[in-house]
Amino acid sequence: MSTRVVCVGFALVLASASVAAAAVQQPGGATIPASMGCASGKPSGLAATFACVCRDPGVCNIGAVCSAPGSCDNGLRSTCETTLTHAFNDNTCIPSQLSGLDPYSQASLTPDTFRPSCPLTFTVVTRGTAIFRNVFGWYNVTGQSPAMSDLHPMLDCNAATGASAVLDLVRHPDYRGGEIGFFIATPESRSARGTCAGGNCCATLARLSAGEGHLYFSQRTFNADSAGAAASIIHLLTYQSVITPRKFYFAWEDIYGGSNNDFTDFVTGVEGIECAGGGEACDTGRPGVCSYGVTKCQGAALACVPVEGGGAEQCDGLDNDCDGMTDDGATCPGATEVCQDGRCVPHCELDQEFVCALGLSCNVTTGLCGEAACAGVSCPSGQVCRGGSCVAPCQGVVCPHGQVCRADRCMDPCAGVSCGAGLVCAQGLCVPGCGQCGGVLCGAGVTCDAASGRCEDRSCTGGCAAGLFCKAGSCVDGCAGAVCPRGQACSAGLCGGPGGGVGGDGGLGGGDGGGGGGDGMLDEDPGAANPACGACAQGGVGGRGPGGARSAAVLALAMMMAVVVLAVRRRRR
Ligand SMILES: [Ca+2]
Ligand SMILES: [Ca+2]
Ligand SMILES: [Ca+2]
Repeated sequence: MSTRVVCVGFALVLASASVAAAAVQQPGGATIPASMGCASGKPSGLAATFACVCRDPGVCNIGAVCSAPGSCDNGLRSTCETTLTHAFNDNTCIPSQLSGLDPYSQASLTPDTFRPSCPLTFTVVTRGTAIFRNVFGWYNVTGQSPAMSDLHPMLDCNAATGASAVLDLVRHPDYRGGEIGFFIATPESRSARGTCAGGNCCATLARLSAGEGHLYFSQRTFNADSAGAAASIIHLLTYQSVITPRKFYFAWEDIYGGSNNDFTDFVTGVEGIECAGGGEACDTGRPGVCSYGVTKCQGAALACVPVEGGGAEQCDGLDNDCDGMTDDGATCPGATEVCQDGRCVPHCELDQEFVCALGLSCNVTTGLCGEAACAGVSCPSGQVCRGGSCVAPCQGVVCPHGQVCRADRCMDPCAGVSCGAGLVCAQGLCVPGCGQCGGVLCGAGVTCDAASGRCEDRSCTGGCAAGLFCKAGSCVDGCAGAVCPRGQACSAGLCGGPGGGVGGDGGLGGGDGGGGGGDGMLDEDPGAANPACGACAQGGVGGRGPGGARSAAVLALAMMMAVVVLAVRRRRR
């Protein structure tokens, strides 16, 4: 899963292009959608349609004509997808200036498949001046032309402008998981093009089955009049909302073989979907926690948007301030505590009751227990002492499944992280769990356990033993392929033995995590759960200070953006 993405910051990209730019053409060369027209003294066409899709009902962001230079109405009546304004001396009906969603430059044939991430809301934006009363609905993406039995109408022929329908698709029995597409059914006569079959303009699936009307899909290759990718008439332009997250618009041209290209014959909105490829874990290219990102749909492109923007360094095994160094300068609450491997531990010199483990000696300067050969050795920032030499930590280390290497130690980054309600821990960060709006999307091979908010691989009948994890029907040894730090041996999914065991707090849940590929990214590995551990409570490892603060920050950010596809893991107590 290596989606190539462009990395951008958080700023919402609002188009401010002029009406002139045109990106999509019909096979015959016609630019689509057609330019705005004038009807009853008002602008018509797709741009005018989007200018009336606003947070407040019954208004449009269409400015009045200018009476003098420099006095033009800014058109702002509400927050609308598009804002149209006049320039002095332009056409008195059709505004020449456009900002916001630009139906010309942002017209797109992709994405053509989607993933549901929230309860879906289907809305009729407009039926334009179409005589056809089309049906709009969804289908499961299978790679084949959708079967009639898999067409699920949501807006029937009687649904008027503004009508909407809500569907909790993720829990719907007809949903097979994975991606979905959208379709319209028309009532067009198959013998007299452009007319309603039998004079009846209400499309239904029953009439289609009886040989009346046509079907058009978001996947154009399955259209009734498909003639190969290059030659097929385009019936659908897709737009991503610029004012509502996870919302797309579907602007249809409904006559077989094509017609006037205004793409207002039937315009529908669907809220609660991600574009295919969106919501997946990605690397922003920045250091530390700032590297964790999720792909977000931006029109037809994908951007890698950071989950965290960085903050004060805390003793948590993460590089919170994104300067490339983990826990540098992190302080601990106790006067005789120091930060080691993401945890506050007793200062081995100052804490009178603390004794270093066998084979380790106390570094009086750092207060950390370490190899005797390293006593008195002070390493530059970012390095650790091994055998008396300063080396880069984690070099060559491949941690067991579900763990990451930090400061030369394989650890479960979620051990000790307690996330708030609705949140689950992924790579040490609290993110919204699956099965809720804005929550993580489960990747291929895993399904969402709505109760825990975790993605699980449930394909191993009877579950897997400790130290093993389930992946695609097989219990896999968590130690497979692992190269433990400092000559440690991997056993039962954990690195241990000489050089100091695993996470001295005993908090590691062995071998049941995801990934551990050492890529520093949110876990993409679908091998997530230990089904034998069906009753494990979330956050069972106990609280650690920073978890709560982290949760709030991440929740706020993550809710704003796309969802995350990742496999989140379940820990054993
Ligand atoms: Ca039309
Ligand atoms: Ca840092
Ligand atoms: Ca830290």
